[in-house]
Amino acid sequence: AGQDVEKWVKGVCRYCGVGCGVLVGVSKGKITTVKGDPDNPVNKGRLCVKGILLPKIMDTKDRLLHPLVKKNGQFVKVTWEEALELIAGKFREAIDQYGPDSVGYYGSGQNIAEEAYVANKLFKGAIGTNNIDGNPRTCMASAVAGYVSTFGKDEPMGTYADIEQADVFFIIGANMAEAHPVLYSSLVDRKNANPNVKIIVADPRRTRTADVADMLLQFIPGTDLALLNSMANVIIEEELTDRTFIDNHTTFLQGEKKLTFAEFKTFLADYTPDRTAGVTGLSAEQIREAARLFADRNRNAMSLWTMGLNQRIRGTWANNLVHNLHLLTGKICRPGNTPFSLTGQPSACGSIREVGALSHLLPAHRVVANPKHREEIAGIWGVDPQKMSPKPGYHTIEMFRAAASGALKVLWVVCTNPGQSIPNLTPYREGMEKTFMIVSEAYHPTRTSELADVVLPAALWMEKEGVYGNGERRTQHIAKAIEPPGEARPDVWALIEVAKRLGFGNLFPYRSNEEIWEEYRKCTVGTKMDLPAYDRLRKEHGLTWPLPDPGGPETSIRYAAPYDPFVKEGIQFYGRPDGRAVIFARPHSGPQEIPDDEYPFYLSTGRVLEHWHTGTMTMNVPELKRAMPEMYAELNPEDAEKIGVKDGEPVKIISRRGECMLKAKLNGRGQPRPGMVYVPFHDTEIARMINFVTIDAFDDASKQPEYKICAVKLVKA
Ligand code: MGD
Ligand code: SF4
Repeated sequence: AGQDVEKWVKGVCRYCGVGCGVLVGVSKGKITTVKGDPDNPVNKGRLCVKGILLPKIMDTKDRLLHPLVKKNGQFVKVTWEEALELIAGKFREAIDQYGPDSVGYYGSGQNIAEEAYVANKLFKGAIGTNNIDGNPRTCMASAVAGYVSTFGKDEPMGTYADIEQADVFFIIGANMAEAHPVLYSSLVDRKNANPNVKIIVADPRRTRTADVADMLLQFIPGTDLALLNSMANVIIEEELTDRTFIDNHTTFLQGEKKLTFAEFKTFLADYTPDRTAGVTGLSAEQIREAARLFADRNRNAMSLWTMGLNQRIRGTWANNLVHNLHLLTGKICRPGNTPFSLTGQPSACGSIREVGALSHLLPAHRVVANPKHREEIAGIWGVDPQKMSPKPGYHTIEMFRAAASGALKVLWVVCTNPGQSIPNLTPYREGMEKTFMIVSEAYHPTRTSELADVVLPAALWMEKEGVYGNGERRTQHIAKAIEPPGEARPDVWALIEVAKRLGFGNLFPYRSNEEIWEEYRKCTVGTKMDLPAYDRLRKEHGLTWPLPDPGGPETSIRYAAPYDPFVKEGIQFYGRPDGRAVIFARPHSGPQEIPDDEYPFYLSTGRVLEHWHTGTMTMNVPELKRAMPEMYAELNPEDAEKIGVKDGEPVKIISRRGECMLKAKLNGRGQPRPGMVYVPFHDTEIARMINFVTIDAFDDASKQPEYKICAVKLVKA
């Protein structure tokens, strides 16, 4: 490939939070090939199979080329003008009649930052509602709440470069081999070059990631808080702590109450390995070994986790408990020592956490509830601070509940497919049909666009310029390579056109994405989340913030000198008023549903290597579809025998909410422990959509739903 390429354009992969740099080959106005960018520090030229096959998502049969409006139950082609007038009219009507909180926006960690920034400004600043949330709520809200409660500021302190210096990896609730493949390759490289490197994988399902594990902790689903507390218990009992670090840099808290080290030790007394073994299904010796390996003073330790901890009703606490292990041992803020939450989407950090596009946030890690924060942002936005609501808007589940109850009259969905991806779909799909829903999509039909009243054709990746921020605080620019097909337009254009029709044109005078970015960048100055300028981003291969000096170096490790420009000496957790991170006493607490006589199995769900989320893009790629055609139910052979199901035979999965019919897979890529079934969620067939079965219970701190655990029965079909 690449012989007849007319030009190579620098971009970032469309899919996961790793954020691999790509070079896109263009010929005759089409993307003909993609290769890994050898100069990008994230992937150094590597790509996974999804990235390599990106050109095949561009010109598909289901690309949406014109705006559509549903008339008498049928979609008909309309002009942009007609669609935009209709949308603005519906917004105006709802706002006049029911107030600004009767409208909402549901966005995505796959939006470019400029789109999310404009949407945030339109809804929170101009319309005056905080009803703006998005799929990152389902993805990493617990990681946000975990970092903020422990360190006072969101996002990891380390970067991917820590992988090259760590000697022990503690991977819990992450299947990097399939969900973060290129980072997984870095991990394997590290281990291959240094046989002394040890990898602990803690997961109720033996995954492909476990292939390189020295130690596999296959605990009972939902018991990881007990495991993490028990590891802390061993670290303290065996005096593997770093007392100087603890004394200088941490505070112990139980709720709001301060504890002494001795009181914290007493709190952990319930979590001896012997007691915890029964709860977790592990042996006491396994727990001791894992704790000793993690705390070994001769090793640097890096923890990596993602949805297994985040998608839980105690996700925030689980995050706190991983941070505890690093704080107790002082294995933090030094190269190779870091608690690192992996991000799912390409710009969940850049476009949502940093832009502040969730219902409680404002740009640069500010919050709507803080009057000073509202005032600062109102000043930059040029709006009246009184117009900005102090009340957090609907989070994801509330938003779709409000659609179902009729409280939400108009909902604009951009770059996400909630008709397939939110949990407990039945009532929420009804809600999507009921409310006036606008869907901005690259393809049609999807499981969301089919329920819409208006569908707007979106320019896809590389058909527009923009910025993504990956999981290691790296902000990267994507250049426009080709023109969008038909009448497809960038989402940011549609947002601004609607803003103009609502009478807010003066707030959105931008002539380019760069102008949007430069306004957004003002929100970051002096926040210790200072972002780089657009012209610098265009030239470089991404930069990790904070960058207080526009021409200065990027920041590899936050909170520590000499890496962080805001710290003169030693370590300072400056997100917290006392500069100390919190070691939380958090008791073990299980999932919302545990198996019983009627629903005797645990269900867990997640990704496979070949597919991206709801499959709208990757199921369009013949090679990926062939490799992984339909969803399946991965069973433990012991369970399969009990219910009399053989490999490939159909099995019905039934929960209190719904059911799904899938083929049993007994010797798949992974193997759940007995009593558990695992199902991916990329399949677009209604009968196979697992989110009719999953539970919509959510973490009360982060509001992130518990996709990873619910109770089901399995019936041979
Ligand atoms: P995607 O398939 O990523 O799924 O769920 P979604 O965000 O709903 O949807 C992105 C959509 O954007 C696609 O339909 C794509 O065609 C469209 N698109 C692509 N590019 C553009 C563009 O430039 N503009 C516009 N307007 N549209 C575009 C993901 C969500 O799923 C997430 S993030 C998580 S972490 C959850 N995980 C999860 C799970 O683990 N288990 C189960 N059972 N469900 C889950 N659902 C959640
Ligand atoms: Fe794209 Fe993620 Fe694969 Fe890299 S690892 S090529 S970012 S999907």
